[in-house]
Amino acid sequence: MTAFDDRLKAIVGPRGWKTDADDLEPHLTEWRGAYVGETRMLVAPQTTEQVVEVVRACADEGIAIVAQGGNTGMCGGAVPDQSGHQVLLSLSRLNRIRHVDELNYSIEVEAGCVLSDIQDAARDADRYFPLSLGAEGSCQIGGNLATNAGGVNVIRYGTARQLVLGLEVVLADGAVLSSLRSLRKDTAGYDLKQLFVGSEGTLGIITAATLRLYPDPGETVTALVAIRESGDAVRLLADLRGALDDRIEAFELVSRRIFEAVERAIPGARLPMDEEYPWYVLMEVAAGSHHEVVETALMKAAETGLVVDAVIAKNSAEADRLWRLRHSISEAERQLGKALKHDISVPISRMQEFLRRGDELLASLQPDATLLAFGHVGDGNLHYNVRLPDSLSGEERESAGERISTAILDLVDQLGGSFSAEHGVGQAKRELLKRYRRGTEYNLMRRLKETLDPQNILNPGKVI
Ligand code: FAD
Ligand code: 2HG
Ligand code: ZN
Repeated sequence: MTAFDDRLKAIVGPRGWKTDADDLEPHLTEWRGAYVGETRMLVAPQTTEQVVEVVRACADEGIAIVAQGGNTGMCGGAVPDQSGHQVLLSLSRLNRIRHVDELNYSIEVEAGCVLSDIQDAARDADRYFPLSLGAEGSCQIGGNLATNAGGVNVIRYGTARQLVLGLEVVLADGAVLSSLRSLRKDTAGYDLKQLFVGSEGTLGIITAATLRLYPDPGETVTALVAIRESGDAVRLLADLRGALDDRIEAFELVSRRIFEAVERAIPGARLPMDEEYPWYVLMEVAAGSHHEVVETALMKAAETGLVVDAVIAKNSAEADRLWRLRHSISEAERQLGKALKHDISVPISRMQEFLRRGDELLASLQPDATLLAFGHVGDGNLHYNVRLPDSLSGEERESAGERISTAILDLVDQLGGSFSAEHGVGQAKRELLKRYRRGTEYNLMRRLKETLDPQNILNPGKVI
């Protein structure tokens, strides 16, 4: 045991550290098993002051720190490298809901709060916190902010970035950026807090946040709508937006193939339509007591042929069952085995073109590949995942994967899109960041990293 290890233990106290292999195991493996790391010690501070002390100790010795929230991220950002030298800093014990300000429609929370606990705290105060995603029962708000998470309600409320009013961040030298303001308007200089949103633990450790709350959207209508072609979802959304103003809370595209995988993988999961259709949209609309507005809009869409079938949830239990189908997709996909993941976004007006040209690319490059596409089409963000046939050898898989991913992501780039819409970069997409964020944009990111973390101790080997 070194003096450094003793120093860390003294900072966080006897219940604040782990070195036992069994205790560490869940923290060292990415949830799909795609990345496995080692650590010299996991520390779990309970206060911002303890985070400061841990960061100072690491800075004194030039030892790297990997921040970890719920470890549900998709790009291996929260897993340390395999050297066994890095310190894993878990935020899980820094998890108090500090304050709900009902008049200001805001909430102050510590970084380790589980997302669903924040949703509950807002609900208890008759308010609404709209960030919602499949991992909400285990991911933490610090991780959501550090990855600028999206989820299913972005279409109405924006990503994590739009939901943050203030942040508290511990910088690489232990200084604290204390900007927990709860203002809607503030033009006093640069908006520093936004630098840390989406920085994936490479620029600072987020310890607390002030978040926007909203009025409860009230009664919502949840509908599963069948469409003929994936591209029809875009036209349907444009038409429904006209009829329903900004009341569309979620608009998710899912293929038949994906729902079949969910039905196979998740006990009790079943699509509530007997007829089979190739594509579906799961949508939710804040309709108040005017459910008929939604029904009328869907009937109109049926008359024009955009909607070929629809099921409207009769009560919240039916709505929950529909959302369970949607939120089980990642787990079902994991059970199917490794897929090529493409978390892409394009301007919605280019989405139909992307879907058409993406299909053409797949058909020409690997006609026997299986497209597993789903996602937040209302935000121009699709998980355009591809499964290669089991018959390919390891080497064939690698070269086919490389060709397909490059072709798809080049297409996205040509259409003015992004290779990473909501999952971040982590260790999985560093090369892509170099490829698609060239020149001044990439250089400025580098300079920011060098300025804020000159010793390169904050999550090195991730993002940049
Ligand atoms: P972690 O995985 O622990 O960390 C993610 C990154 O943030 C790492 O780089 C880590 O170092 C850094 N980090 C964590 N905490 C802090 C902190 N306090 N300060 C600084 N850096 C920190 N994402 C979406 O955007 N939309 C979805 O719809 C969605 N659905 C999902 C569904 C499932 C079933 C799963 C498993 C994941 C899903 N995700 C989705 C992935 C998503 O990025 C994460 O769930 C979430 O935002 C990460 O939070 P976390 O606490 O688990 O972070
Ligand atoms: C979702 O939308 C998540 O469910 C996960 O972002 C996407 O597993 C995926 O590819
Ligand atoms: Zn998603």
